[in-house]
Amino acid sequence: MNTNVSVVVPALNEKANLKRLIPKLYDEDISSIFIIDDGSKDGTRDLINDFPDVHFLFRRGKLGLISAELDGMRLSDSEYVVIMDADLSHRPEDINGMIEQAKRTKSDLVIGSRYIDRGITNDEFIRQILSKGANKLFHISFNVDIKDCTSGFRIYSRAACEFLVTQVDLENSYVGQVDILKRLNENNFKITEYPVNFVKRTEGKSKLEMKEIVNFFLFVLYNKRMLNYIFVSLLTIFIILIISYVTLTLI
Ligand SMILES: Nc1nc2c(ncn2[C@@H]2O[C@H](COP(=O)(O)OP(=O)(O)OP(=O)(O)O)[C@@H](O)[C@H]2O)c(=O)[nH]1
Ligand SMILES: [Mg+2]
Repeated sequence: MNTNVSVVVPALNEKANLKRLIPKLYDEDISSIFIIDDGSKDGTRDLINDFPDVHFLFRRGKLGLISAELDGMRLSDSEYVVIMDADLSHRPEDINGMIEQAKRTKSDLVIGSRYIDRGITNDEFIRQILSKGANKLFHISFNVDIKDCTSGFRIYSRAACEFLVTQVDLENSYVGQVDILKRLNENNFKITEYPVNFVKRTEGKSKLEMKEIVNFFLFVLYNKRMLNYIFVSLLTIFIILIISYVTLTLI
């Protein structure tokens, strides 16, 4: 058993999925499993009887995705922390390869990526467009050469965890995934991507709401580099219009 790897799963009303996911995790080379539940109303709590060796943290309500991940990092003391969704979108059989890559490349963050060679997404067309558009904007705005910035399937080194738990003003919803990436990148932590196959959820409901998507675009747009980019683009269009106007009136 690999005593250096913990798995942290943030969960909100995911009882049916957790029931399927946890036995699959038992087949992987990991030492401990932490489920961080935010006051689910679907009886997730009953699972403590089915899986007595799993660590459950039941929080008082929806305290947010990123704060659940950070609580998991605080509770575990392993060298590597795997973060994955409860809904089986992230395949447990990819963990081993991601850990090997983290060790081989000395990465502080390995992102399970849909958008590099051999990565697969099963999202419907509109979600692919949104996701790829979000990634493009993130590249332009923060100059980070990562193809799948919004993926929640990640492996963090202990050093990255220690750093992140001190970041008190981290964005707490989905946009926190890119905030984390930006901060690790700015602080010279090594980030690599590993190709994974994202499976569409078949049980339970998505917690991704429209306001999360709006939040993402606001986060990116408020960045100074992005504002400069918009300013330069507008200025260029303005100059082209002036030149066209002057040329046309002179002819
Ligand atoms: N503890 C906790 N878990 C959350 C919260 N929001 C989402 N989650 C969990 O975080 C994971 C990711 O959420 P999903 O709803 O699967 O988001 P998604 O993968 O973008 O959406 P789908 O592709 O539709 O599944 C799931 O395991 C959720 O149960 C939260 O506020 N607190
Ligand atoms: Mg999901």
